[in-house]
Amino acid sequence: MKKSLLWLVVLVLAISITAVFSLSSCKTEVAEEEEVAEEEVVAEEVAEEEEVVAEEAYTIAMIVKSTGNPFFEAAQRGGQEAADEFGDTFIFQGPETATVEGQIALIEALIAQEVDGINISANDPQALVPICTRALEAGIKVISWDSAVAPEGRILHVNQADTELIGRVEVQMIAEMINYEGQIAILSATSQATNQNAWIEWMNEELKDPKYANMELVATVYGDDEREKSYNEAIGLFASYPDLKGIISPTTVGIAATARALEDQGLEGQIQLTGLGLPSEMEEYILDGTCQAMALWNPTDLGYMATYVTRLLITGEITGEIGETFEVGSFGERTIVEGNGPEVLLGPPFQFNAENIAEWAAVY
Ligand code: RAM
Repeated sequence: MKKSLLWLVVLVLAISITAVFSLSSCKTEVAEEEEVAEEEVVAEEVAEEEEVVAEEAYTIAMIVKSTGNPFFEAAQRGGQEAADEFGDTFIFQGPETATVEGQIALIEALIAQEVDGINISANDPQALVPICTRALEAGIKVISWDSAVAPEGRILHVNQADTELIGRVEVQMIAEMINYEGQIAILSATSQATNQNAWIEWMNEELKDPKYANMELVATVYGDDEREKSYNEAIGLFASYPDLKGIISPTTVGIAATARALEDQGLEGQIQLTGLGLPSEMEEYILDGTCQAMALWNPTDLGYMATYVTRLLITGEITGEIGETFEVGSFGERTIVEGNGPEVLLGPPFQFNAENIAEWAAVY
């Protein structure tokens, strides 16, 4: 009796131990299954997130006045940098020569390609309006920078510096160099360029000040931002105006070509030169005194800002309304202001001379 009782106890114990074990293994299985399920959920979430990130990469095209201009190559570097920051695709294009027809053809192709944004330095403010309007209607965010499209053809314009200030400063600089006396001429880019024409208007305004009474603007000529044409226009000015005392060239291509022409003709010192120049192209002429001083802004920063702002419009972070405030990467806060239509400003222009040119020539 005692023995059978013992067996019974052993049996009951064995059953309960098995039960406990199977229960605990069952629990482990459930836990494992739950873990797997959890892992799957996490994996799904990651996949979803990746998808969202993938959707947030856009295609932004930068169109410049013409290719082969180091000013725009510097802007390209900035644009590429902004696009890389967000994993966007960056397209850089321009016609071979600074024509509006070439730019229209490029925009047509970009509309067909369904890019998300276009930022352009315009060869003509009005002639680009119809094609830019078509791009806007197709849902592409279109802005201009450097040289503006008329307000009806773009959402906003990224201006390098205050237009009035650039125009006035160039007259002030040449006046200093020629002691406020004598004939001056302007050697510009193309005759339709929005930016140069706006600066020239302010130069003419500045020249109305009585302190310039002994200075005379005798000619405004156009080198079309082509090296040889600009060079030949400079030579033409020397020939037509033997008493010429100064030249303002508000284009990086024009000022470098004029400096070269002055040196080739042995006229450095006799005719003073100022304007807007790229330090890397002008260093030698500034150091040897052919051009005592000139101004510009950072074209790489300008290209960066234009591309950055294009993206903010694409994502809807800004809409382009006057008064809107936003951050542009490390540049800090910017506000959309009323210029000729909505505008955003890069910053003040910078003046270069023999003291600081070497430092900047290495940068752009
Ligand atoms: C040329 C171009 C550009 C202008 C500079 C100063 O490279 O015309 O548009 O901003 O000069």
